[in-house]
Amino acid sequence: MITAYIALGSNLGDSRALLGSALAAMDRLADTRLVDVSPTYRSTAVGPGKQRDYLNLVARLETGLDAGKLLAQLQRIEADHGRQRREHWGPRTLDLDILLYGDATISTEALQVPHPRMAERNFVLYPLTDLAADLVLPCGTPLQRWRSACSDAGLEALGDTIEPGR
Ligand code: ROI
Repeated sequence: MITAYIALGSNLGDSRALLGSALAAMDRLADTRLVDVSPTYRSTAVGPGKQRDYLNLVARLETGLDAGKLLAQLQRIEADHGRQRREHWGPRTLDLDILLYGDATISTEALQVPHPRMAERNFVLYPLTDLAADLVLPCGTPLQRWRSACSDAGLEALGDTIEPGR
C-alpha cells in the first residue's frame, strides 16, 4: 500500500457537504482507505475575478491503486460532485489534487507529482503540515521548510475537521 496525500477544495455550492461527501467517496474506492483528515481552512481564492473564499483540507489515503488509476477515480469523484471544467482557475464545486504519492516523482502529461504548485500554496502546505509535520518531500526537502517560507495571508484555520459524509 502507498500513502497518498490529496488536497481538497471547494468554493461553489454547499462546500462543507461536498467535501464530506468526497471524503466518503475516497474511502469507498477499491483497495483504498481514508486514514486521516486535516483540520479545515478558509482561504482567499487564487484565480481571476471576485470569487467566494474556498474551504480547503488535506486527506491521507492508503491505496493499492497506481497513480494513474487513482487520478482517474478522483476525476470521477469530481464529476460526480458537479465539477465542470470551464474557466481556467474559475470557481469550483470540488477540486481534488494528488499532492504526494508515496515517494514517487511523476511527470506525465496527465499527472505531475509532487503537485507542481504546492510549495507556493498556503491552503495546501498548512493542512498538509498538520497531518504530516515530519514529512520529507521526494526532492529531500523537509515539508516544514516550505511551510515556514509560505505566508499565511488570506488563510484562516477554522478549528474543525469535516467528517466523511454520505
Ligand atoms: N484557491 C484557493 N484558495 N483554494 C483552492 O483550493 C484553489 N484551487 C484552485 C485555484 C483555482 C488555483 N484556486 C484556489 O484550483
